[in-house]
Amino acid sequence: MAETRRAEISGAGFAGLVAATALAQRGWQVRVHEKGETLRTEGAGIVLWGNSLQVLDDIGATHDIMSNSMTPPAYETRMDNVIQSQETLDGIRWRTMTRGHLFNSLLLAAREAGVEVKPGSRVVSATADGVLTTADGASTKADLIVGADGVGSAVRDSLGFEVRRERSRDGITRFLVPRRKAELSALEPDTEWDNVIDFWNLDPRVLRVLYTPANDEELYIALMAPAADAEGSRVPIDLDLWTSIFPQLAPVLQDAARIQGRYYGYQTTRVDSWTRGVAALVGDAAHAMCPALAQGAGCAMQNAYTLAVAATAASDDELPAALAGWERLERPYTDRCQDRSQEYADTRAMSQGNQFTGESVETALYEPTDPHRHEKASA
Ligand code: FAD
Ligand code: 5PR
Repeated sequence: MAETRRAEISGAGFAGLVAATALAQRGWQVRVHEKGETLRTEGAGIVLWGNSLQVLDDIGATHDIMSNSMTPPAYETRMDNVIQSQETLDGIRWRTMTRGHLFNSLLLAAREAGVEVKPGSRVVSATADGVLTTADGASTKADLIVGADGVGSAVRDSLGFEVRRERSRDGITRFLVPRRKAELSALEPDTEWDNVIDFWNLDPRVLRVLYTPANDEELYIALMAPAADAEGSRVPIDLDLWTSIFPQLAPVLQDAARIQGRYYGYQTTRVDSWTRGVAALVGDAAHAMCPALAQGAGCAMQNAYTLAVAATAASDDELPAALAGWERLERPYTDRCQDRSQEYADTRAMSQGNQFTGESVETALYEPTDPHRHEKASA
């Protein structure tokens, strides 16, 4: 019988936990190093699409995900509070939830698959032939190394990958607050407050609130402003400014104003290559993107999953070539998603509504667990 193969993973984020689970379910012995002392995720809410939901189906996390998430009736876009579109997204699977819920579901799946997750273990370097070193000085030899350690990846930087970073002019502060549906309905009775509502104002001032119900009790709101707008990008938020522009959201803006918050400038990062020897990068370590298409975590999970499948199919000798082949097949989808997300962020074109058609839904409709996906695409 072949010896059990060993994978060492840096980072217990969405990418690291999916790679770990998918590998363990295919017979690998897997350890995930997480630099944080506690296992948790930062941030507020998240939207997932068919591509990542299919990965969650395959790793067995869907039942738990469904228990506390929702599919809003429509994705509505407003300009100056005038409805531009209400897209029902027919034929597209999508789900909103808190990031905490997604994280807990993934952690549960990882543990059920027998993954060892080690908090308080910071990775300092990795080599192309499979040695991972942590801050306590311990070095481990593995058959596969996965750098899933986010936009500041130590695995990536220690391996000498070249990173290109582009910043966009806008950024966002995100909050998780109570739904307050009755209070919102009292202010605007005709509004469907279960919808995602993307409230845009461009003139005279660029300010936007993306309103995303995450479940019956919790609401994810993201407040966008240009980095150059000191008041708009201030945390905690300037309540008078935001309620003057979005008076119909006053009840939930008041809750947001009590939270410290953090302003994130949009950025896109690209690396020359995703693999070197038996080391591979996934998630923000390889491809941080603007959130416009809500696919950063989606692409992270999709690539983590397909990496696990590709690595399992290869023998030890073949692994470096198999990883390079994985990048060749999968990367174009992520590259295009990054480009489109950046384009949307730079042009603010989402303010026009009617956006979930054609090329912009390529990633949402991608099927990473379908073994025949590439033949179908080239047919
Ligand atoms: P991370 O989530 O950054 O996880 C990396 C992990 O590695 C962390 O736990 C970190 O502590 C750990 N780590 C770092 N360094 C080390 C080290 N040296 N050793 C050990 N551990 C280490 N995506 C969506 O799909 N939908 C959305 O709606 C969405 N909204 C977004 C909104 C905003 C404003 C932003 C900024 C992003 C959004 N994204 C969204 C993108 C998404 O959050 C990221 O793409 C995703 O979290 C990336 O996952 P990851 O696992 O690669 O990295
Ligand atoms: N969609 C989602 C999101 O969280 C953001 C954006 C779009 C779900 C920002 O956080 O365009 O910035 C966006």
